Amino acid sequence: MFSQWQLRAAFARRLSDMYGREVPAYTTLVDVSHEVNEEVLRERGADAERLGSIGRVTAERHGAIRVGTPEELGQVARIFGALGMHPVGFYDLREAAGSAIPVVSTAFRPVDGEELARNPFRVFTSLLTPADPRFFDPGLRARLENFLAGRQLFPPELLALADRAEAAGELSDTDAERFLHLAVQVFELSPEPVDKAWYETLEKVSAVAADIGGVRSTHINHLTPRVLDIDALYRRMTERGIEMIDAIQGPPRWPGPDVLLRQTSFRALAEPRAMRTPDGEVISGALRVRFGEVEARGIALTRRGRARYDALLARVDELTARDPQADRADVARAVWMAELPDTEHALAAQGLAHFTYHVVPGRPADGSRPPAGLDALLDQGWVRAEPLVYEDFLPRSAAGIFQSNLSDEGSRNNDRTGIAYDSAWLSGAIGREVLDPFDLYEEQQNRSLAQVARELALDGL
Ligand code: OOG
Ligand code: NI
Repeated sequence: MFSQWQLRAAFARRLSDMYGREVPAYTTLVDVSHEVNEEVLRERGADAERLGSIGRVTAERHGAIRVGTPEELGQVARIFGALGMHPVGFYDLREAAGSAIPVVSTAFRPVDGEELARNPFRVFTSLLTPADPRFFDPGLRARLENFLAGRQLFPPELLALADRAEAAGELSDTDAERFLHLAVQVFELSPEPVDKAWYETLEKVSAVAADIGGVRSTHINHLTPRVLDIDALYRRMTERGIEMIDAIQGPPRWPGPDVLLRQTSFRALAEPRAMRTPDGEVISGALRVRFGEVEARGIALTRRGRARYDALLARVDELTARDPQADRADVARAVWMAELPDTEHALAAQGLAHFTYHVVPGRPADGSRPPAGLDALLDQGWVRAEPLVYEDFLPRSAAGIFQSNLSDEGSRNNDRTGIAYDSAWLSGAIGREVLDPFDLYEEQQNRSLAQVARELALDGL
C-alpha cells in the first residue's frame, strides 16, 4: 500500500526525474544545490539543520503549474488532495507591485507538521483570469473561454484514482503505480503542435496567458530545489556560465536569522515546439517559458512580523528611488539591521516570528517549580523554542519570478476596472477551503504551548 505521504514523495521524485530529462539545466541546479548544502552542513554542523533536516531539505521541491478555468483548478485540487496537499494562501499577481500578470494563485501543500517533515512538496498553482477586462476584451474573453472549455487536461481515470486515494488515504501498489504514471504524464510538455496565430494573439496580452490558454495541455513550469546558502549558489551558477536573473528576491542577506523566503532563477530557455501555421503547415518553432529557480527558506513571520517585513520593503523602495545609484541589497541590509531584531530570541519575544515550544528534558534537577510566563521559562532553560520554517510564497517575489522570465511586458488596460477575486472566491470556485497560512502557523505554535503547559502543569501560556 502507498499512503498519501508516500504517494507525495514518489510523485515529487518522478516529476523531478521527468523535468530533469526535459530541462537538463534543472539537473545542474539540483546538483549545485546539493553541493552547496553539503558544504553548509560541513561548516555549520547541526545548526545547518535548524530549519529542517538535511533529508527533508535535499528532497524538498516546489513546482509551479498554471491552469485556465476554475474547473481545471478543482481537478488539480483533487489530484493534490490525493497526495495530502491542500490549498493554502491567496496571491493576486494581477496586483502585486510592478506586475501585470492575469492570474490569481494558491499553493497546494501539506499542512500538518509531521506531514511537512516527511515530505514538504508544494505546488504554486495559478489560475488565468479571462474575466478581467483590463487584460481581455469581451471578444477575446469569449474566444478564450470557449477554447478552454473544449480541452481536457486531466483524464477521468487519473481523477477517479485521485478521489480514491483521497477518500481512503492510501492506494494499492497497482493503483499507486497507475496513478503516479498518469499524474506525471499530464505535466509533461505536449508534442502537439501549437496553434501559432492563437498563441500569438494571447501573447500580445501576456506571455503567461499564451502559455496557459494558447495550448490544449498543461505542463510543469519549473521545479525548485531548496538550498541552504542561496548567495553561494548564485555565485556558483554564474561561474558555470548560467545567466541568472539580476537579483535574489525577498529579504536581503544580513547577519540576523533567515526569515521567510529568498528566491532566484535562471532565465527561461528556448525549447523546440512544433507550431501549426494558419494554412495548416507544421513548422518547428521555439518558446521560452520554462526556467529554473532555487530558494532558501527561513523562519515564518507572524502577521505582525509580516507587516514589519512589508514596511521594510516599502522603505527600501523609497530609499532606492531617491538614490538610484545605491545598491539595493546594501540599502536593504542597512534597513533590516536598523529595524529588525537580529536574534531568534528577540523575534520570538516581540511576537514577530513563529516558533514551537518544547519542554527541555530533565528539568527541574532540584525539584523546583517552573516560573510563570514563557519568557522566564525560556530564560531559565525550562523550555526551548524551535523556529517554524516558512512553507509559503511571497506575492512580490512570485511576481518578480514571473516577470523576470517574460521577454515582453504584455498589456493591461488600466482605464478599465478589474474584478475582485479573493481567497473566499477561490474557495467557492474549487469547492475546498483555501486555508490561511498565518492561521496554520499560529495553530501549530499554540498546540506546542498547550503541550508545554500540560507537561509542566501550568495554568496556560
Ligand atoms: C509561478 C511563479 C511564482 C514562486 O516561486 O514564487 C513562483 C509561475 O511562474 O507559474 O513559482
Ligand atoms: Ni517558483
